[in-house]
Amino acid sequence: MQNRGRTVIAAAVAALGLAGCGGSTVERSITAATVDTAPGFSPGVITVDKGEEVVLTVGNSTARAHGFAIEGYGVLEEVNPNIPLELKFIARKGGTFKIYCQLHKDTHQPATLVVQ
Ligand SMILES: [Cu+2]
Repeated sequence: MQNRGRTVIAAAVAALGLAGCGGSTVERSITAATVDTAPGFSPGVITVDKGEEVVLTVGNSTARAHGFAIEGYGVLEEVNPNIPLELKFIARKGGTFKIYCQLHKDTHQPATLVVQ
């Protein structure tokens, strides 16, 4: 099985700049998966601390491509089956942000990013 991940530095990070970042780095992962017989994300909630650099691995355990977007963080990607995507961003904004699939907005259950 191929496992060619690609790394994306979220646009929001570039816009805000990386200079002056003294925070720690945390790794999280989330996977587009079938949740209760419908497309969703697992886990449904990702929690990080404000100011942390987040290395987020986005997987896809389903048979088709899914979108991966984080509202408020400028993330808008696609993730193909079994080709994980690595996203890096700094959690500069606190709050609760919707994670959703822009390809199947009506049927794909959203998840949540909590920056505390
Ligand atoms: Cu989807």
